[in-house]
Amino acid sequence: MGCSSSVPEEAKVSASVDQQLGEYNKMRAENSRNHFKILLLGAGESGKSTVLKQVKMIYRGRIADDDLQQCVMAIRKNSIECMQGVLRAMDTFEITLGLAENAPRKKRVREFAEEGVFTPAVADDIASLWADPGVREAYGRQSEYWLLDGASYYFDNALRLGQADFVPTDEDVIMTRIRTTGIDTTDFTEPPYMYSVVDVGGQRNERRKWIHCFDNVRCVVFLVGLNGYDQRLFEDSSINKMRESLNLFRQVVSNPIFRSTPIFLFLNKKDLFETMVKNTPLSVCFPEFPGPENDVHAALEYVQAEYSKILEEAVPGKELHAHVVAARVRMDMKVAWGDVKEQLKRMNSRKKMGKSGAISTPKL
Ligand SMILES: Nc1nc2c(ncn2[C@@H]2O[C@H](COP(=O)(O)OP(=O)(O)OP(=O)(O)O)[C@@H](O)[C@H]2O)c(=O)[nH]1
Ligand SMILES: [Mg+2]
Repeated sequence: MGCSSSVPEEAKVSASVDQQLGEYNKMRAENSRNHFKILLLGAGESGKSTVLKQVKMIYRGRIADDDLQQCVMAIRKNSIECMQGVLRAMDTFEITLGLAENAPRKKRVREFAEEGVFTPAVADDIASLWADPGVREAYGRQSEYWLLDGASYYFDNALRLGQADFVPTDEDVIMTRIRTTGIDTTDFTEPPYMYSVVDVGGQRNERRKWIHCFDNVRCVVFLVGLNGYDQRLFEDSSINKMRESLNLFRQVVSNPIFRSTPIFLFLNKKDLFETMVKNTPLSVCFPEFPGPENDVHAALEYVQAEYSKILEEAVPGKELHAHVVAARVRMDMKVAWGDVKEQLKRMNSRKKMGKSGAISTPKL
């Protein structure tokens, strides 16, 4: 008898466990649906880490003390290495200093060792050399050798960077170049959503690691350095940066794992592109560019169309969500990043309603 009376009791317990399990599974599914893994891809120096820095600043408002300390060392190193690069180029091009009294400064900067201390005197050497017509001439020929995009920023600010009590501004942090090695994931929560932003190293020897972060990617943000059309690759100075980027884009979008993954294209460094196009025609990279030459809008459209064409060949009909940005400008990133988030959320609600996960927006 005892046995028969316990059956309904057990059934009740079992039903309650089932219900709890069901709710737990539903919550887990909801959580995982609301968890967006965003993968930043692109060649070296295209601006992936700069985007991540901006996103961190947008979410967190302030820069962590550790990051600030790292920035002090790195931006000083950036400035000395860039000036050393320009001085080497002067020698290669046989350009002489405009002011003979700068010769000892040139010698000191050239001989500055990696473990050297960035004193105000070193900063002064850099600032004085930056004012020298010979240095300017070599700087002006930077498409013929490799130089960081932030070089003029580091030189303009050299004296400030050399101050003993130098504290980096937000802009300094954004302009500091630290090459990424490996994979760096940063989480941001915006209840009920969570974003895991994955930043990878874009240089050639870093790309073999990418495969380790290709699972469960909800969207790819592909970064392009627009000014790369007249720049050389750091890894191989015989290769044009934009050609490298186009090839890499083809590889990414042709990968079956990303077949139905939304692709955002951030055409970055528009500030540098606008200046460059006025002086250097796009046809140095794209001989078939119909022009008009030195027209920023026409050049931008052409570059964007080149990327669209590759996507269309790889996955016919797939949409490309393109944004022209300067990642160094906070507002540009707010707008472009806001769009990425909106699209992801929209895709989520479509999925919830049982519709296809593929997002649909007007073609750009
Ligand atoms: N002028 C200008 N410089 C930019 C912009 N975006 C990035 N940079 C600079 O470009 C350089 C390279 O940017 P990163 O963000 O380090 O590039 P990355 O894609 O992370 O490079 P890897 O880590 O090697 O893959 C940095 O010195 C940035 O300050 C931009 O919109 N305008
Ligand atoms: Mg990086």
